[in-house]
Amino acid sequence: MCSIISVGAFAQQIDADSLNVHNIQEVVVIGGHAVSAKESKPLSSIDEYLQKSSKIEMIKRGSYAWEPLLNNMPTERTVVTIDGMRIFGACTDKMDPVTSYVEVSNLSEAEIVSGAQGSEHGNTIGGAINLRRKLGEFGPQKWDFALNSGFESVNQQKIYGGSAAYKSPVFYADVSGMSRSAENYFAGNHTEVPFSQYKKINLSGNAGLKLGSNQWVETSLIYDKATNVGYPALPMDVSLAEAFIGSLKYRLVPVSDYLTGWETKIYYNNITHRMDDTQRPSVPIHMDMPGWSKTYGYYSQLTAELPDHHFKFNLNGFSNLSTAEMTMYPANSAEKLMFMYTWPQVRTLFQGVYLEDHFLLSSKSSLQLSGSLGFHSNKVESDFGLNSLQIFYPEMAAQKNRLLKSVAAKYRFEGKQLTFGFGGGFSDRAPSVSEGYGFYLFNSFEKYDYIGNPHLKNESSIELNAFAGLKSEGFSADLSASYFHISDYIVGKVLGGLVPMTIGAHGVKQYEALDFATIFDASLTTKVKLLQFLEWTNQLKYARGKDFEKKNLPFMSPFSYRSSLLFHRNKLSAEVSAMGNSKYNDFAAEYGESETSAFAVFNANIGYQFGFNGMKLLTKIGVENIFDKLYTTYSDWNKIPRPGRNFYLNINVNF
Ligand SMILES: [Cu+2]
Repeated sequence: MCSIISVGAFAQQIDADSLNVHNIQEVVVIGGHAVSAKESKPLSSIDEYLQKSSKIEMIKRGSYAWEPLLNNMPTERTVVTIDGMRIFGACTDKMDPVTSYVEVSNLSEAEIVSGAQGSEHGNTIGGAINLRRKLGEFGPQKWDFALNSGFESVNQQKIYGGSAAYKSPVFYADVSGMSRSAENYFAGNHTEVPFSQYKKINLSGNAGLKLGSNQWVETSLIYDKATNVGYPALPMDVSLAEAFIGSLKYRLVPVSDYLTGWETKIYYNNITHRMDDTQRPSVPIHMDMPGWSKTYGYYSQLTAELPDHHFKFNLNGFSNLSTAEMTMYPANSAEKLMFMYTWPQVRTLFQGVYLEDHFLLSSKSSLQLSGSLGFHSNKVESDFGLNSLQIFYPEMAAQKNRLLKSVAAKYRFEGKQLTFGFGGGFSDRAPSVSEGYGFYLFNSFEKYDYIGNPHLKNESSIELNAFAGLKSEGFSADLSASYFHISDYIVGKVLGGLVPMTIGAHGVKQYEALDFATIFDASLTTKVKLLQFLEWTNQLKYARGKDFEKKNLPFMSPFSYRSSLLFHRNKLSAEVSAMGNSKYNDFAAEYGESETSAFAVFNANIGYQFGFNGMKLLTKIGVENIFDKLYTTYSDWNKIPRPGRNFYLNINVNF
């Protein structure tokens, strides 16, 4: 299947008529059924794949379920979907981003769209990540099987997986499963990081049935369950994070001469999240904090083609119910339990429409215009929760409606060697459930309890972006930059005179809006073919964020780099790589940040693909952080150290 490079340097599509991908800035190939021989660690987590993208950084609270930052913006400012489906985590502490509910065994790639252009599946400021499952296909009758296994020494991680796929001219089906279990990991200098263990299983199935020569239906299920997940950077762990994700899709192609495709999907997902502090040694007061998130939704997408015009029309909507509770058990069992809603059964309804036209100005240049309009409503369904929030906002109503808008334009020139383009956009977003309705949510990084603010205005962004690419025999370079001016930028501000609920917290913060903030980021990726079988890839990134008083914003990447030398000849591949950051000087003290030292780590791997009797066996052996460096980065929550030296072995068999 996909034996392509892992991160196609921003795929600023060279061929203008690859219609469905023209606004995608970057594609991270994950592999799906078969894995690529060039991949340095084929059985990496999805998070490890994503962090190689030039647009994505990861906030780490442990070794599991990292939070993706797109253009250095957290998940409130971005949209992450699985095959176009909206899914919302059920944790008030962001322990379960959408990306934590999928596995390498069922994904084929992640499509990354930067900025306002990413508003197809919902309004976004930073952009969108759509995780695409591997596509089933009809064809001559055939079975395919794969088995995967891996081991990592740094945390005794054991990985087992398998998949089976069947296709025929009128029917296809595939099932896959994967399990991972890991003990605590060791940072550099044999420093054990307690509470960093985890266990996870992921099962998925997919089946398609042809209804006619040009139409079919597909149903898809994912079940993911993580247990005993430690979060060393947080005061609590997770005893259960469970997701059920199901969908039914109908596709008709082509509809007529002009209408090239029509796809409609209905979906449902149910997330359960249970936080656990019973394993921690000294808990001043024991707490139970479960959360639930249920989403029903649909989308219907139509594509049309006229001479020089490619249209896309997408109607989509969802209904989400987010609930989170906290029960405190006082040490003296004669005292009463304390119960509250940290998310007071918040119902979010969204109905949106998205339109896009990509039209060719000449054989080499094109313009893409897109826009969306959405109706967004939040309603607090728990009276008890509403009464609690009304302590802070006496005049607050249960329901609040908003209108969300976005427009974007991008010009692109595609020559034989030179590609360049520039664009701009406007988009806004509604506050997240935590930002609008959270009740005493403890932020362990800043050490403040947070109160949501239902009166927040929409946060809105004006964005400018540009890119340039150069390509010739054996050499390519891609430069890309974005600038965001974000008005009514939502942050936490100290609310004086209030006693925090969490023991040890410094105080209470309330979500408020800054006048504005600006975020600039840039990346450069180069590839040089030194010899026919030797490729040198470099990636540089930088981001800078400031508020309206020129004070720093948190989680902005300092100068960071990755460099790798890949040897690939016939069935043998070998790679040495380095990655590092400069010193994090422009930290945001107001949000709990401090300086972080520069670091560099080195990795190496070697792989060989055996083939016999129609069977393919890929083995990969590697070592990460060769010199066992003890280090932490600007995006490690509470400065937990990263893993030290790690030997790994990955084995994949396809037959
Ligand atoms: Cu949690």
